[in-house]
Amino acid sequence: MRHFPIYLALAAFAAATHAEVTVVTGHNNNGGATEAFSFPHVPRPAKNGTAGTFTIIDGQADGNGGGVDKLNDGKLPTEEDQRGENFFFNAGTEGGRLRLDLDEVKTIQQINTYSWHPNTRGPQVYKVYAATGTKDGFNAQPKRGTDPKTCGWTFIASVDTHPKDSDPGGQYGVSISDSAGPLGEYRYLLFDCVCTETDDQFGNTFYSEINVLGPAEVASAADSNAQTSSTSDENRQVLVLTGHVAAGDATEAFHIPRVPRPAKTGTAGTFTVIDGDIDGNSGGVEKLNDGKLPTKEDEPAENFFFSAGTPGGRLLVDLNEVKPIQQINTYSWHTGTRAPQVYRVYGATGAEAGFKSEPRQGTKPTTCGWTFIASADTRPRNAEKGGQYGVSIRGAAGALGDYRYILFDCSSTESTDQFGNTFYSEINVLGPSEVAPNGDAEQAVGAK
Ligand SMILES: [Ca+2]
Ligand SMILES: [Ca+2]
Repeated sequence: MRHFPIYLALAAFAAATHAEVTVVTGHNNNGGATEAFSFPHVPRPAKNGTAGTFTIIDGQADGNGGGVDKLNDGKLPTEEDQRGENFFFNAGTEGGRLRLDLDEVKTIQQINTYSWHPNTRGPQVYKVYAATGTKDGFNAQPKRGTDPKTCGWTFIASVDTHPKDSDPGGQYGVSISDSAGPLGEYRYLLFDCVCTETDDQFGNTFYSEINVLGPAEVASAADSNAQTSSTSDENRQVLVLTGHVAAGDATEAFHIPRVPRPAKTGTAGTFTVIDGDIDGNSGGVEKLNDGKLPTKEDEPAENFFFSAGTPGGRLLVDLNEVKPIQQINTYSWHTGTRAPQVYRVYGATGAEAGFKSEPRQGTKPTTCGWTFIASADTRPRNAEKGGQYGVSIRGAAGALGDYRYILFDCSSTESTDQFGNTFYSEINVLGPSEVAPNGDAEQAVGAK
């Protein structure tokens, strides 16, 4: 498979509101990448670049690369290993910090970053911060070792585009935005860039372009994206949208940003635990597809969860027949560490050569007939873990595939105490006619 992008929408969280910073990433494998930098859910790079000045405030540029001015010149490399058209930190170093000065405080709607390399210098790993420059104690050049948050900077998002199941080479696009409007008003952006690996000297990302866009600039980028997204090969592209509602704000309506409401009719089919133990305080697996939801935040009997003190387990869904699967949506609710969801999901028709319907821990499902669909990890980096989570997995352009069996390999969210297994309230596996009209992927990406 030469083209195997995975889209992950990870959310960072703003306390007490539904506004969330969303990070959408795209990957075109070697061979699938072109100078068009075309990603279905990441806008194309802005032709005009970004007005402002990039400066290295910690670390060293690699003398083989272009200068920092390559980051906002609006020009892109035309091939996969074009040193002079990318900026990268020096070989053998662990990255560095870049600052963008926009010259004045502006409304920031999106931050989009692009990279291209045939190997380990393709993926992007960074944290981004922003500042007006007017706060007391503002440090315009915080070196590594200084947390920018302690000197006038606001944390925006953390990015890591390492693919879990494919070669790291290729082209990556990242688009950071806020579900409820602009990211904020800022003059300075700080990118704390980390090398993607330290196995050899060559782990610093080939950054081709960094766009920091205002509302008017985003609109034109969205137009160009819409035009290109239908022309590329998207059959294998999977989008994972996640949403979080903080513990005090969650209600029995399960109204979660970007994620469709749970289906009232549940999911036709049978859930079975094929590895792991059910917690005796939980409801049974039939709670996962009964179409009913807990009415309060810590209602064990209305959730399914694996036993306390165990690392999780595996759930099998048998839909009774092969069906086109349009969306897989999962919902959870708890006051603490049992709220976030961490799982991998697979699908199978049952007719695959060597198919095993009940692969236990230690057996990779992909070795016995299963197709990997997606992984989800909704643990927030910068907020309380409690609350309600929704995950919606769908094809970027159509159905996920035709399957009879769906396998969830669920992991505990933490192991510092006994209580890391997720309170799953409902799992929907939906065909095309069951998906809500407003559950369309494109709408959901931009929806509040
Ligand atoms: Ca450039
Ligand atoms: Ca239920």
